[in-house]
Formats: sequence, C-alpha cells, structure tokens
Amino acid sequence: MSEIPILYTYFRSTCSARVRIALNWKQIEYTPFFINLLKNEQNDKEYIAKNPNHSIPMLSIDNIDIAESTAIIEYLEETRPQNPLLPKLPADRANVRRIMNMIACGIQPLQNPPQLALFPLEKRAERARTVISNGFDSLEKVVAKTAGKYSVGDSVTAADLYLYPMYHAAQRYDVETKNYPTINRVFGELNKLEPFTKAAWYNQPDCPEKLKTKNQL
Ligand SMILES: N[C@@H](CCC(=O)N[C@@H](CS)C(=O)NCC(=O)O)C(=O)O
Repeated sequence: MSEIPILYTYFRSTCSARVRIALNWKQIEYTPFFINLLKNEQNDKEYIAKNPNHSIPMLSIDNIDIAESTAIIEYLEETRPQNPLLPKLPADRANVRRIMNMIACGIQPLQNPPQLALFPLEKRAERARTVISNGFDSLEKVVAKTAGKYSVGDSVTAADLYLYPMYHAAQRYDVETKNYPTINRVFGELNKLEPFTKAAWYNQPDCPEKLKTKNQL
C-alpha cells in the first residue's frame, strides 16, 4: 500500500471531483494523470486497456485499477477507514447511498457529453439545465429531510462528495439554484471546507487559466 495512487481525472468531470474530494478528505496523497475529454483521451488505446468504459475517473491503487467513482470511494472507505464517509447507523447509510445514487444514476449520466451530443449543439445547454433542474427538484425534497449541516446529518458523508460537484454543474448550466434552499445551504457549508474547494474544478492544474472564473466550468 506504499505507492502513491494515480488518479485519472479531468477538471470538468464531476465524477472525478467526487474522488478528488474523497482522497483529500481522507488525506491520501495522489498523483493526477490528466485525461482531456475534449481531446477524447478517454478513448486512447492504452487507457481503454485499463478502463474499457471510456470514462473517468479511474484510480490506480494497491496494484489495481478501479474505475467508477462509487466503486473507488467504497474501496477507499474499506481500505482507509480514517475520516469516514459513511455514517454508523444503517438508516443514515441508506440515506447517504440514496443521495449518491440519485446523483450518480439519475442526474449525471443524462447530462454527460455523449448524451448531450444526441442533441443539436444549440440545444445542449438547455438539455443539461432541464436534466439537472428535474433532478434537483426531487433531490431538494429528499435532502430537506436528511440534512443537518451537511447532506445527511451534521457530519460530512459520501453524499456530499456527489452533491458538491453536481452543484457546480448546475451553476455552469444556469440552473436556478435559488429554487433549492437546502441544496444551496449545504453547498455553502461544503464550500467552506478545504478538501472540497481544493478538489473543485477551478483549482485543478489542468483547468485552463482563462476558464478560472465563476460559471466557466
Ligand atoms: N458511473 C461513472 C460515470 C463516469 C462518467 O460518466 N465520467 C464522465 C466524466 S464525469 C466521462 O468520462 N465521460 C466520457 C465522455 O465525456 O466521453 C462514475 O461514477 O465514475
């Protein structure tokens, strides 16, 4: 377990951001390997030999390559239990996983570039805005019941790793975030935490300087 893990990541990728936050939260040092989705580097032969799903993130750690952000985060939780991301009580865990899945299965995939590419160029932003708004309409109702200071209760959990970058995507596509008071408030709390802001898109070395202003994700 001594080698520094390598995270295949892209600054814009919300799924990569989840893992960046998990690594920061657990204080695990890692080396980023940048995969530029705009240059289709996720399709490079060498990369798809390791991850045939043509997607990021992937984490090379403990001599294995793990793709899928949830699989990575659960692996980290199981092998590096410091600064836990899952609560103790099964009911709280279920709420955390519910929120993770709402975002990972019900929102993010529908606004992923290959899905947006099914729409004419001028309709893509609107499509992403609709998908995220619809998802947030439901998520707000769920989080309004589970949240304390953070998405589930008063401690940071894996649910927050999913909510934080999804909110950035919402800002990017001009979603009316003021319609979601609980999501807004939780994002504001998370935005005060260094492991989150350090993982944010605008703080990534592969984010071009000219994009590093608000809403340019
Ligand atoms: N379920 C996967 C989704 C991975 C995914 O969709 N990643 C996006 C970036 S957030 C990607 O690589 N998209 C490929 C593309 O845009 O062609 C996960 O949670 O890791």
